Amino acid sequence: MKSTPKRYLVTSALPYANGPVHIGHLAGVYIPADIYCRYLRLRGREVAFIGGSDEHGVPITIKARQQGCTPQQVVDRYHEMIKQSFADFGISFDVYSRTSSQIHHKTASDFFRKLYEEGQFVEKTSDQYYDEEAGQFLADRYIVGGCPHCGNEKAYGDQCEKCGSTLSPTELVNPHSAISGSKPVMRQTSHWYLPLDRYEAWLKQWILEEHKEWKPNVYGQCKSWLDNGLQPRAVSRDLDWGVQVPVEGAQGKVLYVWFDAPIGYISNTIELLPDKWETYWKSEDSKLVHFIGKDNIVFHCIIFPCMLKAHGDFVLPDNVPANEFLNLENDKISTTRGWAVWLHEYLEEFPGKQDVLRYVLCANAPETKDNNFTWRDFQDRNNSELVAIFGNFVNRAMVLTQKYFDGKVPPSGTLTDVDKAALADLRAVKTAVEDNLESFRFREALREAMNLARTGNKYLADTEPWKVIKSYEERVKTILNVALQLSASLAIVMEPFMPFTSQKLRSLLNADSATLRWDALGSEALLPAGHRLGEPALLFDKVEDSAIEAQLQKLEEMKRKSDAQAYHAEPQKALCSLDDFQKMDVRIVKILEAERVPKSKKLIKMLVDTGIDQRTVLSGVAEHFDPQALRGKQVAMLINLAPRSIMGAESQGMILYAEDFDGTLRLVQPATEVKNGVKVS
Ligand code: B3M
Ligand code: ZN
Repeated sequence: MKSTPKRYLVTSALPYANGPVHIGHLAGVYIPADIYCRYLRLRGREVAFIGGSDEHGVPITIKARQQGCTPQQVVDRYHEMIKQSFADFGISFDVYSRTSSQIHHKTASDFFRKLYEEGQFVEKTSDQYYDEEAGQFLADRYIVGGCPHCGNEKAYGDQCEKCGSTLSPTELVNPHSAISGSKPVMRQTSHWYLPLDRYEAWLKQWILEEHKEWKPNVYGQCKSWLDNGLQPRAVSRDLDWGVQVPVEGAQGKVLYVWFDAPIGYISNTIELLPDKWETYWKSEDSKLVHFIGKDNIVFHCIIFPCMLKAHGDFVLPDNVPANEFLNLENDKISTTRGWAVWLHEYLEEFPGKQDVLRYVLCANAPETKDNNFTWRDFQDRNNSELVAIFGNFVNRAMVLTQKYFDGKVPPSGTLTDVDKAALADLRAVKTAVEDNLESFRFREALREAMNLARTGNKYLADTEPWKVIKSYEERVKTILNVALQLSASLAIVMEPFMPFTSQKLRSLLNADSATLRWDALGSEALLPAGHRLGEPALLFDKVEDSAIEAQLQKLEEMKRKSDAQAYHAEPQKALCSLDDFQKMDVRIVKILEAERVPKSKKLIKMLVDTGIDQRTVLSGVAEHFDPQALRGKQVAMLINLAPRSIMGAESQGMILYAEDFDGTLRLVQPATEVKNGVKVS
C-alpha cells in the first residue's frame, strides 16, 4: 500500500486554442477536475491544479489558414477567450498558461534534448505524403481521406473522428491534401521516434498489474493498445509551427504536438512555482492525476508515461480518470458543424447561472459511458431539483426563522425520531461524499450531497412547522434549528460542486467559510442558537419554457446552416439520348382539387387540368404539403407515365417536385402563369 500522498498534482487536458470551449469540455474534463481540486483544498491537502492552452499542432495552423491569419493570432485570440470562460465558470486553476510561452519552449526543448543525448530515440527515414502545390509535408490533419475501418470520407491522417480509430496517413483511402486538395506525392524525410515497443513489458506491469483500480474504460483502452503491440512513434514533424527540434540539422522540424503538449503540464507548474515545482514533479509522495477525455487516453496512459520513464526524473500518473463523451440533443458535439453549446454564449443567455450548468453537467456526467445533454433535462433539473428541492428547502427554513424568531437561530430542544433521522443523514453525508470523490465518482458524490437537500425538504414537509407554530412554539424552535443546521451543511458540502451557490448560501446564513469548514461537516451545531441570519433570498430561479425553446431553435438553425453548407449535388446519371428524353411528355398543369387519401399517411389525391383533360393523380407528399396549399397551383407533371393504381385509386401521371438539401419538397412552377398544358422541354 502506498502511504497518503503529501501533495496532489492535478492536471486537466490542455484544450487546443483553435476555438472557444463548450459544454463537452466542461463535462468531460474541467468540472470533475475542479470538483476534485476544490475538495482536496477543503480537506486541507496541498494541491497544484494545472491548466493551460495547447497552442501547437496542425489544428491551430489549419484554423489560421481558414481564417486567413497567423497561427499566433489564432492562439492569442482563443487562449484569452478560453481562459475567461474557465474563470467565469469557477474552474479554480492555480495556473492557466500556454504552450507558446518561453518557459514551455525551453522545458520541452530540454526534455527532448536529454532523451536525444541519452540515445532514447530512433532516427528513421521514411516516405511521407508531400503536397507539391503547397510545398510542404502533410502531417496528421493536413492529410484527409477515407477511413479504412468505417468508410468516413473525411478521416484525418492521425485519426478518424467518426469511429475513433487511430490511423496513420498511409492507411487513408484516396488521400488528399487539406491545404490544396491536391493528390499528394511521396517524399523522403527523417524523424525521431520514441520506441514504445521497448516499454511494452514495463507498461504491462505498471498498468495492467499495478493499476487495476483505474476506471474500466481507461484500463480497457490501455489493455487493448498493449494487446495489439506498440510501435515506435514519431515525435517530430515537418512543420514550421511548434517547438523547434533542438538538434543540429533539424531545420524546418518541430516537436510533434503530442510530444510537447503534455510537457506543458510541467512548464506550467514551473511557471506557477518556480522554486517549488520539483517537489511536485520529482518526489514519490506526490500524486499525479490527469483529467482528460477518452480520446486522449493513449497519450496520457501510454505515450507520456513512456516519455517520463525515459527521462527518469519525474513521477508517473497515479490515476487518469478519463471521461467518455457528452452528446448534445442526441447528436455528437461538433465544432465544425456548430453543434455545441459554447460557454461564453451560455453565460450571455443565462447570466449568473454557472452553477446550474455545473450541476447539470456533473449530475449527468459521461463517467462510464457516453451521455446526452438535452435542454429539457437542463430545465427539469433546474426547476424540479435546484429550485423545488434545494432552493425551496433553504428558503423555507430561512423565511420561517425570520417570521417566527426574528431571523435568529432558535435553540434545539428534545429531539423526536424524525429529527434524529434527519440529523443522521446530516452526519452521514461527509463520508459518503468523500468516499465517492476520492474514487472519482463525481455523479454519485453530487447525488449524495443533493440527498441532504431532499432530506431537508422532506423534513419540513413532514414536520409542518407552519402548522405547529399555532399550538407549540417550542417544538418549532427545534424543527427550525435542525433545518438550519441542514442548510449550513449544504453550504459546505455543495462547495466543490456549486461554488457560487455555496458562497451565496453562506452569505444568506451570515456564516463565513471559517465557520462552515469542511471538517465541521457532520456537526449538528454548525450555527449556534442566537446566531443572526442574513436576509432570505432565493438561491435559484426557474428556467422558463421560452428560454429552452430559444435554445432548441438556435440549434436547429445551426444544423440547417451546416447541412446546407455540406450539401453536394448528386453526381450526374448515365447519358441518355434526345430520343429517350422526348419520350417523356412533361407539361404545366393546374391542380384543381387536392385531398388526403383516407387511411394513408402519405398520399394526396389531386384533380388536375392538363389542358387536354381533367384527371386524377396521386402524390406521396402529405407529410410535406397541406392539400389546401396545393389547390390552384400550376406545377410540372409527367403526363404520359403509364397509369398506376394506388390504394384503390388510379394515378394518371406524376407531379414533379424539387427536393431540397434537407428533404423539404418544393413545387416546380412556372415563374409566371402560363396556359394549362404547355410543354416543358
Ligand atoms: N489539445 C487534445 C484535445 O484538446 C489536446 C490535449 C492536450 S493534453 C496535453 O483534446
Ligand atoms: Zn472511421
